[in-house]
Amino acid sequence: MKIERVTLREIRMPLVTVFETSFARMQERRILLVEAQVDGVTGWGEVTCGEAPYYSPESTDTAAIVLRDFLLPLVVGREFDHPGDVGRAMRRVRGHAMARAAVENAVWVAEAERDRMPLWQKLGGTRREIACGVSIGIKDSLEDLLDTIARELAAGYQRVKLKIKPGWDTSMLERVRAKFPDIALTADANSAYTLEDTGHLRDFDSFHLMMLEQPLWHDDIYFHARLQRALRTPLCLDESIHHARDAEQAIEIGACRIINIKLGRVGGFTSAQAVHESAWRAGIPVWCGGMLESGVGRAANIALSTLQNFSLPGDVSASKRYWAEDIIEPEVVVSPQGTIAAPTAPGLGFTVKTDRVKKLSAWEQTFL
Ligand code: OSB
Ligand code: MG
Repeated sequence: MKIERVTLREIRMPLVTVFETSFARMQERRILLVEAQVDGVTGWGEVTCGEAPYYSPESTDTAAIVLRDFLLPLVVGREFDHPGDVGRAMRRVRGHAMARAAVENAVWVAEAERDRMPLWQKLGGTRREIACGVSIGIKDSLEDLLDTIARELAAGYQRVKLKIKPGWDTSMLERVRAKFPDIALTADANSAYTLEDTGHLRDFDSFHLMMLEQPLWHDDIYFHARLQRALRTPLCLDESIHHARDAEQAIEIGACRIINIKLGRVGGFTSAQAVHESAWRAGIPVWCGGMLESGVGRAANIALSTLQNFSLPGDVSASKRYWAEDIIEPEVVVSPQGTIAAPTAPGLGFTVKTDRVKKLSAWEQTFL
């Protein structure tokens, strides 16, 4: 396969509701999209980093520079045997996994499209529908939070993840559990605690959470193992896992019992498959994380979530929770049972609305 041409664009899209985590409040997204032409066929990829380097060191602007100056020159105009080889050709660039992922993923999509096969089948997926949960940000009031949870449960979502931080944790979780005693509930700290909080985090055991996600430092694996030994609640790692070796280390030392796989964070589909495989062999379940993606990244997450070991509900939810109008057709919809059907159409399985993408674009640049 030959990568004949790539167009890089930045689109701007306001979220329908503000999303607040322990590290930031997000309102307007600035998203980079990669449109790759491969063997005469088009594939799309999304760079999933945030506007600011708070979740990971990447940001929309650093990704644009790294794609333009380093990544795209390594692959545009070249021939490859497999989409994974595109990712490997870019490994010369250290870090910048989300920028690399968008390019590799666009090539996966183009190859699936060329072969008239749904991307999820090309990846080796077996699930015809995926289980969906929601990630609910920090709210200004408990009433607002409780109303939001009730609304998402009524829509069918199978589990609720709540963002937490010191001051928005135990008393909030107590109120949520009092109102919703039996729901599948998880909490995501995005690294807001330290080992000195071990006693405080042990209090969470009484809330019967399915898991506690990334309580400690974004770059730590080792001390999560120490924390896990002190807690009954299963730990799940997000920020700390960048490739299969990280997953293997974390599992070997007991740093987590569950892994969140994000396509961007691990550098694309090939690495995501490897993380999934390592976890599967060790008997550790995985689920697909979200990064407030547009339809392009959302469709990629759906495809990934069809792999067999994605046995827990992910953070992949309906387009309308994020956008007044998504950039794909049809939009992503969730059934009353809290599932998304794997698409039957070839490639991404959804059509990118190119006119809308162009209308939302702040700039574009083509590489030949
Ligand atoms: O930690 O999972 C996270 C959003 C931005 C950055 C990090 C995270 C998140 C989410 C949102 O939890 C998931 C989504 O709804 O896309
Ligand atoms: Mg997380």
